[in-house]
Amino acid sequence: MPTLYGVLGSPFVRKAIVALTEKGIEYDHEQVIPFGPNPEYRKIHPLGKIPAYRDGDRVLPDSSVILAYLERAHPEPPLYPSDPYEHARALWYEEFGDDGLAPVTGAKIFFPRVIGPRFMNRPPDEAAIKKTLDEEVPPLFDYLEHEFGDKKFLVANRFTIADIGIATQFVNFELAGCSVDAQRWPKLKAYVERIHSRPSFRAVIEKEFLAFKPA
Ligand SMILES: N[C@@H](CCC(=O)N[C@@H](CS)C(=O)NCC(=O)O)C(=O)O
Repeated sequence: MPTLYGVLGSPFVRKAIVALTEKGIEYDHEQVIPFGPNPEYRKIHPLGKIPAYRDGDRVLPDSSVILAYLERAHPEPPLYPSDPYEHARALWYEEFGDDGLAPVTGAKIFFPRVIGPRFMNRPPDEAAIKKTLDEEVPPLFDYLEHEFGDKKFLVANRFTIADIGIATQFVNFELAGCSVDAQRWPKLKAYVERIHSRPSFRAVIEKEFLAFKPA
């Protein structure tokens, strides 16, 4: 059986979990906590980040790489559009999640509010979090709100890697006690609720809310 390395709470590990679940792939989950010295794990992921994936003697670091592999190794149901332009747009939304949302909603909100106090004995700097919410979050959410138009999914009229890559970041936003303002971003709010209610997302979200609920 393949192995997924990483821990719950990571938006990138969650991408892999959702894709594995959507494709009905059984796997073992090996707990790997990042940000620590772990020479054995670095043989699998030289950057020491999570997730990584092992399939027999094949090892793969990085969520985007893992998802691309899963798509080729287990084509059904497809999670990438077949049309070249839609395929590229889906990759762009994944990138927007990984490198646009995550450094803000993950690193500047979820991390200091949830991980720091709980695991590093580091109280959150609420003033810095508020500044991020006031200044850095709105342009990102405005962009997404504008992208939706009347669409139910971001690309190709169906659930794809684009939706996985965007919606995963909003789980961390919510784990940090935040929610999308429905007055200001109504389409984004409805979209996040819709994607999070899929069984693949719901199952992992339920576990994460239990794991990270306030003590
Ligand atoms: N591009 C990577 C990002 C992975 C990533 O940054 N994971 C975080 C946890 S959410 C991590 O392992 N950070 C540890 C570190 O940066 O050393 C992916 O998509 O897998």
